[in-house]
Amino acid sequence: MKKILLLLPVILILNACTYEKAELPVPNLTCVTDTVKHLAPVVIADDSFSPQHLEILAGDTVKWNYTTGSEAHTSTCDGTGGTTLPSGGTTWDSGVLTVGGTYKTAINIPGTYNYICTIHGAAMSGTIVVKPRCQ
Ligand SMILES: [Cu+2]
Repeated sequence: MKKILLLLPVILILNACTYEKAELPVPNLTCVTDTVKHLAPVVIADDSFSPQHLEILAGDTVKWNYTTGSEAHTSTCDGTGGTTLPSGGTTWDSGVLTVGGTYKTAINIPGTYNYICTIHGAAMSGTIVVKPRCQ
């Protein structure tokens, strides 16, 4: 019994450490050491963006390629229509794309971007997580 009482503070401290680790800031905002500017492709089809969830680094360029399909689509993130972006974040609107069309934009501000096709709304949406680069 005495041993358990002696160990109790140690157990409590270890528990506290474990708990704190679980409460660390969101890992996707950890900076990444990389100076290369990447080009990240997204394929547009009827009615999807692929990959639907994309992770890039600040300053990378995303290029949407509408490869196969018959409908008109857009890639839009302007804070309206259910789209969301970080404060001061990059907005974009491809305008109407038909098959064969492409659109690209560089995204400089880290954060999570939820974008849509304005023609198909929430049914055709994508997410881009932009991670900060380490200074
Ligand atoms: Cu669409």
